[in-house]
Amino acid sequence: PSTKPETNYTPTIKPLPPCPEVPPGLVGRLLIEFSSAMTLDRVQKENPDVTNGGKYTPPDCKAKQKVAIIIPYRHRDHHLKYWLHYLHPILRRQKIDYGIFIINQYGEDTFNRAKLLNIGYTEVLKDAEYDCFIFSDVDLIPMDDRNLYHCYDQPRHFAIAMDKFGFRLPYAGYFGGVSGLSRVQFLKINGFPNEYWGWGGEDDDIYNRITLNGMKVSRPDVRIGRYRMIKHERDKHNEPNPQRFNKIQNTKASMKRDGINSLQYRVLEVTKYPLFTNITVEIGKPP
Ligand code: UDH
Repeated sequence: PSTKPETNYTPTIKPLPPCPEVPPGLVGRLLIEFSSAMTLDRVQKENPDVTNGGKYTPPDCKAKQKVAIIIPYRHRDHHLKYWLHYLHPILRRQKIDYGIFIINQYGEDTFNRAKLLNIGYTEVLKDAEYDCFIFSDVDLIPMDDRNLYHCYDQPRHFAIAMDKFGFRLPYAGYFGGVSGLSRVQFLKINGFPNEYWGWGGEDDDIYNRITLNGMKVSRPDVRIGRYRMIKHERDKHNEPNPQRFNKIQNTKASMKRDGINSLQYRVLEVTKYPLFTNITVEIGKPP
């Protein structure tokens, strides 16, 4: 006979149902403005269920993907407050299981957006098993919550209709602003280029990588993929890169050696704030 004591304990924790394909709480078109005062304190009060480091998991369903939102960053505190104010509630309504990661370039050398995004990909995987990586500029706010922030069968371009481009795609191969790739899609293109210093071209290089590797860009309906950009002047140390036109002619050769397989950087600091995780990195400077 068994010596185990008998208990009448029955587990009451039921597995959560999968999150619905179309989240029921969406509201559609949103009013986005940047004139009201914004503080992190206010945003924190508006989002009590976001946990330390800027994480959220839907309480009532199991999301199919775990999404890391990666923001290339330097000296844009003002924009970040609005981004957090608008995006946390949108992502919650979308029932996304997510974390927000700011990849902050240390120092005042030339900015390198795509390299910061590669670093984001690498670093967030040290935090958790993310399936999907959404790369967003800090000054772009979606105007419609039906533009769902998860990954798709093909690499996704989200920011297709920005106010500054008259709510249209500026050209067929545009892949700038906000984009998303699954782990498999990202590795298939060897990640993003590390060699675009300063403004411009890196998004076109990423587009080339996608098509050269036999994938297609997926996009939302133009009525849904609308964005407002927070107006700003050109940043210091992010001047247009004059080499960009040449470089995007050479993606086919360069993508094999330049990408996630050649990435080098140093992490200086990782700090979990209530609404986001900040990762400050040293990335070097142009040769
Ligand atoms: N970024 C920073 N800090 C910088 C530079 C860039 O955080 O110093 C990040 C930020 O997430 C930004 C993104 O990189 O949203 C893209 O850079 P950008 O906003 O400078 O690029 P965009 O094409 O603007 O949006 C170019 C300058 C437009 C000047 C217009 C003057 N009227």
